[in-house]
Amino acid sequence: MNAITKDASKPVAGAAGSRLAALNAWVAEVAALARPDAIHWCDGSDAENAALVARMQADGTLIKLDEKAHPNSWLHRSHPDDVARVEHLTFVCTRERDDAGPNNHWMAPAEAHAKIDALFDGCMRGRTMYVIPYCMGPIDSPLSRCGVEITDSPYVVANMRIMTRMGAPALARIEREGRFVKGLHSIGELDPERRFIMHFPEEATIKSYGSGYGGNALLGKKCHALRIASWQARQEGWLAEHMLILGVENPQGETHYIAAAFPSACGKTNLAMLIPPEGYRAQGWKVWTVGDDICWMRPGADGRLYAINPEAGFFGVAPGTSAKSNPNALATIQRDTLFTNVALTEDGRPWWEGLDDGRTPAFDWRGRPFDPGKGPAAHPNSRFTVSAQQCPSWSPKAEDPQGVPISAIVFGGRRPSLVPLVFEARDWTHGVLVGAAMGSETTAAATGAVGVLRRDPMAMKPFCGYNFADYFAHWLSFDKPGARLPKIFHVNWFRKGDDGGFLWPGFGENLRVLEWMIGRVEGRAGAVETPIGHLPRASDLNLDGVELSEEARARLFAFDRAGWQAEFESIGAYLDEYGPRMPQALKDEQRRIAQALGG
Ligand code: GTP
Ligand code: SPV
Ligand code: MN
Repeated sequence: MNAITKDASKPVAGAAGSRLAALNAWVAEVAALARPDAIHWCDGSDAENAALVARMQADGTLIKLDEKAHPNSWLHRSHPDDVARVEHLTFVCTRERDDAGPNNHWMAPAEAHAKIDALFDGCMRGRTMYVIPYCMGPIDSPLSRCGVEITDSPYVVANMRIMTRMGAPALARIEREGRFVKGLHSIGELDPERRFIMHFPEEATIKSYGSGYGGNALLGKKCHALRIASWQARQEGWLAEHMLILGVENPQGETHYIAAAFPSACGKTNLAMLIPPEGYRAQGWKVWTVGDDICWMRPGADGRLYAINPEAGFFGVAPGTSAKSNPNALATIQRDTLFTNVALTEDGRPWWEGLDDGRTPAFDWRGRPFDPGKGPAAHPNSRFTVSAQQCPSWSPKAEDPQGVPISAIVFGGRRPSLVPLVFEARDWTHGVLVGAAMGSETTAAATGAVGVLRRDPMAMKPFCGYNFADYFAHWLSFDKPGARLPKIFHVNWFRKGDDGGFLWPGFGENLRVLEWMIGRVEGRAGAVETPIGHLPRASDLNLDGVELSEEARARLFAFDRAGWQAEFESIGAYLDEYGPRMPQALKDEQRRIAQALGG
């Protein structure tokens, strides 16, 4: 191990870890503030990981799962008040308040630094400080970007090792480029009253205190790859999005790549790992996984958008994952997996609601003997962390430094009523409006009420590092001479019937909808023109072998004019909340459609 022990009363001399003076200086500065007992520069090696895991097993941070059933896999139980992202404690700290926008909580940078530095003061006493150099994206891709996370949590180190390209190769790239995002993290006391996730996009800096949970603590993920990256992307002419990326290969061997933005816990991982229905498989259809959560896209020389997945692993929702719903995910997590806040069976296996493996949980996610009267056995936001390489559908193009060309962009959310199964935007501007107007019911991925409908534009409400009005303007700016932009669609897997059940079977059957989209991209598939866009008739999709009730057929493909009139009024009011900064083109588009609806 690369550990440097030091006298905790003195600041650390900077030269220890890197050839980059700026990095050493920052590490020394942080150490002088947080006063760790030791500093460890992570090299990402197997030996380093084994030592960390052994230490966490010894102190109870990790519980070993049954080695036969789940080789090299572990359960972590978080503090019970630290199980999800905390949007009310997440801040974007720009000099000008309006640059963060009404979509973010804002604090002035000086005030934010003072507030959170006071919490960091001496907080690593008695602990080791880990310095994690990481690369978001293939290590040799021009689209990738690097960062360094400093943390006092070995659990964070173990997760970052799976989720990013972490260690020596990343450090070498950072030293070459001289440029990196700074992320400072401490689990602090895990007190919800002393918890902040602060972003300083103008300084390419993140400071996160008081939570060990994924999106709050694995700073490469939402903090860097979305909030900071979205800011950088706007300045540099690219897009950082909360999107999965998948490839659909048809029986002729041609592959179309699709990027899809759904809010947290609304089906990205599931769609990214889709297994085609039996009939499609027999014909030779395949789906390839490129990414399940984040997508960085940039126009290529041919005018198309090229996308990379900046992540190296999956931090996926466990509940609902089964051999039936997502066999690829289940196969992926059989070994070398970290589980967080799932339940445990008597024989040491992970368990969650919807796993349907015929077993029963013995201990709930808090480690108490399972009592159905006390709620679910696994936390609804329990997760697995696993290397993407283990996924049977992992795309050979996922490591391509040039990225994959995107044929279609899909927006979607949980909409129990009104919104049909799928429709297509008329053009790019209309598509940007469709994304800007997205709504979805809230989920357990963030603390707060679940099942409340809110606007979540492009699934970026919690993640856009700047004013949504500027973000939509940035999206609109991609429509320029020479651009060959993807078609834009909207889907809704979550339409409900009168009995409260889902009307669409979802999961593997969603390929039928993707097939229709590809048909539209290639100019083959049919649709009906309506004010909200091009809607397929049931007969425009291949529904052979899908059992759909009368009610489902009637609602999934229907256009409810009166309902959409009300929806467009609400969309207009939402755009107005952003005042004059909202692009006129988007407001005009909203007005045109509202008029066509007769509202
Ligand atoms: P984050 O990691 O939070 O960004 O979530 P995600 O968008 O990757 O969501 P995920 O695929 O993990 O799905 C979350 C929940 O939605 C799970 O309980 C799934 O079972 C459920 N789900 C996913 N796809 C479908 C679908 O097509 N139909 C229905 N009814 N449920 C789905
Ligand atoms: C999400 O909430 O969208 C996630 C999990 O993907 S987290 O990393 O916590 O953001
Ligand atoms: Mn997500």
